[in-house]
Amino acid sequence: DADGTALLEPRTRTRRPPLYKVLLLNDDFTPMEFVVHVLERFFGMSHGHAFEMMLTVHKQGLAVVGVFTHEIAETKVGQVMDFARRHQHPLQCTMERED
Ligand code: NFA
Repeated sequence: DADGTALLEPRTRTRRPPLYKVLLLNDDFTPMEFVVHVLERFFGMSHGHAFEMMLTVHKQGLAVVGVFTHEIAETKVGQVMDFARRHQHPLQCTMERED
């Protein structure tokens, strides 16, 4: 096993976990700056990318702001919903399984 082959056989298939899109929804009341802050804080976006993404949600009605495994997506949705509720903004964040 000098070349390591015994450790690699028999070949097993690498399976990727299902992925979930995290969606941010537009509303008429949440301040634009608050949405930008949410995207920076919970999705690690630069100010420029966050501002662009906020405008996409504002104009299109919703946008995918990230794609994650189920547990990470649930955590992001919970963090955003919690943060919005604590600031009394109606911002909605949901998740949807990718095909
Ligand atoms: N539409 C909101 C406004 O005009 C801004 C907003 C953008 C809200 C993206 C929610 C999501 N204040």
